[in-house]
Amino acid sequence: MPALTDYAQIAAGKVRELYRVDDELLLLVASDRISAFDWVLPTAIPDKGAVLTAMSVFWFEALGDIVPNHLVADDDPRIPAEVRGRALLVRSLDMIQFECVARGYLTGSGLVDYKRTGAVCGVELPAGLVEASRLAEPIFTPATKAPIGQHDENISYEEMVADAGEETAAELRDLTIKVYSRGAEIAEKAGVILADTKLEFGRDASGRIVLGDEVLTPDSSRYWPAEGYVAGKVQPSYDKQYVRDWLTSPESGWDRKSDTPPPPLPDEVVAATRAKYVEAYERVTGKRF
Ligand code: Q0Q
Repeated sequence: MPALTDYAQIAAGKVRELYRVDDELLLLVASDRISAFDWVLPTAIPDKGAVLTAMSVFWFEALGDIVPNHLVADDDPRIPAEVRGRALLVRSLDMIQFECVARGYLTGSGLVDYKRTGAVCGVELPAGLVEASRLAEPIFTPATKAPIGQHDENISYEEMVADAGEETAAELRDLTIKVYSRGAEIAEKAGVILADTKLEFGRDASGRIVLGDEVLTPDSSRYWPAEGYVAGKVQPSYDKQYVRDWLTSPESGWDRKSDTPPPPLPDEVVAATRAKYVEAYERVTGKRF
């Protein structure tokens, strides 16, 4: 049984690492770390990595008729025991360097762009939309990948065509909208709103476009509780609202506008947040964690 140190780390994000297993295989590891307000918090959420890994496995299977994916195994002797359950053995792809984002609701950077230009990534939207407005149809709003710690830059579909070519851009847009729509449909049946999601694609050795990375997790998507949804105000995050509320409450003693790191989370916030990840998984997948 290999140890994680037997594999070379080839990429690291705020809450994930990627290792090379061999010429064809990588190991995508999800940690229990949680980020909020662009900080990685000093307190881990037990089982967060395992829950989000299980969500990706569920979605890869639920999306199998729409798009092939890079998943090889979620339980395999090549997965070291220390990360078993929160790591995926995946096919090494030639990643396409765009963040493929689909939005069914207007929020975040999409809302900022809309307020400034009346459009998002060059997609004109009707006047009068507000925070969390549901869009008539989901829109494709690609971005270029920014270095760690910086925000991705929204680009227009035309810019993506200029860089990736019309055929690839059209296929990525089509697949991204289909994946989001399927995810939103399944989530809605579970009483959960999938507001938007960010996907990453690559090409396999035969040149086929394949869905990579994590898929439709609360880290790559915005999930909101359906009960209480109303356009016009910032929606509570399904999974991170307890963390955000505590960090911005006087109890934390933290000033979000300062450049100081957030303090450790109280046990009850950790437990409540773990429960929200498990609840999201069980409601969306219909499976027990
Ligand atoms: C690949 N990433 C993401 C990342 C930091 C993950 C490269 N199947 C693949 C994948 C995947 N997934 C990647 N490269 C080749 N083949 C994924 C953005 C970044 C930590 C974990 N980077």
